[in-house]
Amino acid sequence: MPEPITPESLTSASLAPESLAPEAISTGPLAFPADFLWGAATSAYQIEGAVREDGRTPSIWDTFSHTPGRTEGGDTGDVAVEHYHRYRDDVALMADLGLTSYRFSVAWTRVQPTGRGPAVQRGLDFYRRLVDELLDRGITPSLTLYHWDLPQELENAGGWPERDTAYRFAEYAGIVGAALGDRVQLWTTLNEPWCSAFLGYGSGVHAPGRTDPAAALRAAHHLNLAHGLGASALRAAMPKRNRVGVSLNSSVIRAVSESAEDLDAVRRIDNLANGVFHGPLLHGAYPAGLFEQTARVTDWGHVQEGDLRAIHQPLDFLGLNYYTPALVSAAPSAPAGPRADGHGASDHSPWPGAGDIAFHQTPGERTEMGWTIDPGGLHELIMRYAREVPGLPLYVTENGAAYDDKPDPDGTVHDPERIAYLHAHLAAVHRAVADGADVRGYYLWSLMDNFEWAYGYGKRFGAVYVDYETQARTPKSSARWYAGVAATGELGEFQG
Ligand code: IFM
Repeated sequence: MPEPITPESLTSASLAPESLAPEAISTGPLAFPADFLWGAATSAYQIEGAVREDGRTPSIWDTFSHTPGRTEGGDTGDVAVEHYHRYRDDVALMADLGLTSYRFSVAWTRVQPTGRGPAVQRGLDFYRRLVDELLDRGITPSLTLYHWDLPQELENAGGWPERDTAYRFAEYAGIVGAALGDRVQLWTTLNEPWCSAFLGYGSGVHAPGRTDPAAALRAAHHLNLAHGLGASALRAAMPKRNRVGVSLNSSVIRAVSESAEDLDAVRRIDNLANGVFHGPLLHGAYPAGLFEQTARVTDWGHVQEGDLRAIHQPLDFLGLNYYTPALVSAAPSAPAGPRADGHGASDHSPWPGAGDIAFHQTPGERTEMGWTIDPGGLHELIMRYAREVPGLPLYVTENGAAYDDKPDPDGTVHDPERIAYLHAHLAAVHRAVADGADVRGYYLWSLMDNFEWAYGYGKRFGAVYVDYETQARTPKSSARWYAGVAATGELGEFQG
């Protein structure tokens, strides 16, 4: 039986000294398990471009990015980094860097332009060609079915707040599973459903840009249902050896003080950030207190008999995406308006029913996103799940940093800050493995610079620099450094 989530387990984790002292992480030559996957991750809308080719139709992100004022500079994914046409060269680059796995997502509207009905063969063929190219080069494909690009037609029909969207997702999952299950073994249903639900329907900083807290909570439940139904559809369509999981952007939530009010704020935000997904997915139940704390927003009447059973499918692995922790306190008279929660500027909160909780900037150095660098949080997160679901293999499916990278006059791109970031976070992963966590791989976000959603092309997360004028790819010094780690399976002393 997994350990239940209790307020005590939460608060002791949130206040663990390790989380406050990232510098305590050791930096010797650290050997990772022999079969550890060294990967990089991307997603379809962020890199593919070719948005009108081979039968693809608009997703919510096409509509959103083309709506004035929604993205920095009006940037869109129309061209992105042309991966749809350059995928062979991109895979060659991955091979050159010695990556042993590549995590990518499928664009739903390339496969089902209206989000329902028969598949478009040309769309599936693109992913088959990509996967074959990876396999030819000995790179393990890790496929994500949904990384935020809902078919616009399904949004027109109500989107994730509508139950039918979960059934549509299951149909799509079955189609892709049947088409690629013979060659892809690692399958992820959803990427960061928190962002889809709470940034998409709560604060509105992500597509489809709605600002309705009740819709956000309905969306969260239907995303959970989509995961469960999708996992079942995948398993019915694919060989048994394949492994099915989900990637959550589970958050490390800390309190500014140990007062009962601040610890209660941690508990409530933890329910909304983590428990609303991992409760049903990992334990078959919503966490204690969630319904009460959101009672003014919804009566949860959209949760139907049998849903939790359908959602609670066996998982073969859990993907953890980690960037930075959150710091909260009780604030009975918190002013309305943008919060320091790192999720973009909006007057609407992505945290339903939590208007009396304040978010604070966590202390320490930050990346270009304004996100505090805290590798101790990654260790903390991994250990939380290692304890909560013992025996469940874990992958770090995203971790990385944006910096204002610029080529030197000779064309090389040096990004020592990213090397330091990756080094510290890989050391944290190693420490978790040494502490008994079953971490099977690490995916750097991102393989190459790309469309960073509402921030457009202004934020560069890539290990590979992309010149957006010419589409030339140049591995940054961090890419070469990461290649060295992947080649040896060892993390050396940090050479700052
Ligand atoms: O670029 C995103 C990605 O699509 C999902 N996880 C966080 C990344 C950085 O913001």
